[in-house]
Amino acid sequence: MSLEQATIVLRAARAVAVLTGAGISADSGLPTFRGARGGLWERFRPESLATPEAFARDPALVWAWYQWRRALAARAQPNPAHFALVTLERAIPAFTLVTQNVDGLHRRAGSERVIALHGELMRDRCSGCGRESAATVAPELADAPRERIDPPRCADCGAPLRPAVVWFGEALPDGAMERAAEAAALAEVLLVVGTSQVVYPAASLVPLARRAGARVIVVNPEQSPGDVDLQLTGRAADLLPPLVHGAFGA
Ligand code: BJW
Ligand code: ZN
Repeated sequence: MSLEQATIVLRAARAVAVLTGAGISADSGLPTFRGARGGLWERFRPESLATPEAFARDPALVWAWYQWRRALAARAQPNPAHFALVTLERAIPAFTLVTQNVDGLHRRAGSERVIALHGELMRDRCSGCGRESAATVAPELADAPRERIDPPRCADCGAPLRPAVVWFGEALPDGAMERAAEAAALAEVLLVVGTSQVVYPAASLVPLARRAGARVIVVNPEQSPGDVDLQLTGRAADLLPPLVHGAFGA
């Protein structure tokens, strides 16, 4: 499928939903979940750190991993793919951006209609009483990560703080999946950017949209797992700007 054909499909759409994953932030220098990461954290599988069981077993290990990722995310800047989705939001009457990413780069780029299915990296939540607060970032950890850092404790109840993200086996934020499913069902086009589509329930949005009649356009350097209408093979930062600007000018 050519970029030109995808541009024509997108230009005709009045309702668009977008599903993004870690690949869209790879072009901002953030490691993906299932790709190579390098350095200290190379030895750990993210799937085995992003669980309530891992935090219960070894809170200092899990906390140190998140403090490293917070430092990387704080230093990262939104890239042309994030900005192209801001342009798309402004051009489409019915638009919803559903992201699995916790890095906050969509909002920092200027996207407004964002559903963050897996929570927010830059917030803490008390593992005891649930109270939320802004996270503290230690920027030096981006260059000099540490393998263990004890999580701070809640001022109210004394339990350790955890990042306000969704780990395996945990429920998504209240109403988030329902709103995402509604947007996918109403969409004429679903744009799927930089996700391996292996994590549920987020991945179910793709067949859901397709069954409801949406055209599915995938942007990924790797071949997509399921049925798609249009696969654009390459990096999001290279492909999304020409796709969106080709469809809507500017
Ligand atoms: C580029 C690129 C470039 C690279 N440009 N692209 C049904 C079937 C089977 C299992 C389940 C099921 N339903 C539920 C489950 C269990 C589980 C699950 O899905 N397991 C599977 C792994 C088998 N799901 C859950 O547990 C979910 N919760 C749940 O179901 O709760 C039920 C419940 C209900 C009520 C009460 C209680 C419970 C929760 C899932 C939470 C996922 N959390 C994480 C961590 C978030 C915090 C953090 O960031 O640390 O979310 S895991 C991780 O995976 C993270 C990501 O958002 C998510 C998706 O990964 P993503 O974004 O796709 O990244 P990658 O690395 O996999 O892919 C990157 C892609 O980019 C690749 O394709 C590259 O090719 C591409 N790429 N460079 C464009 N430049
Ligand atoms: Zn507390």
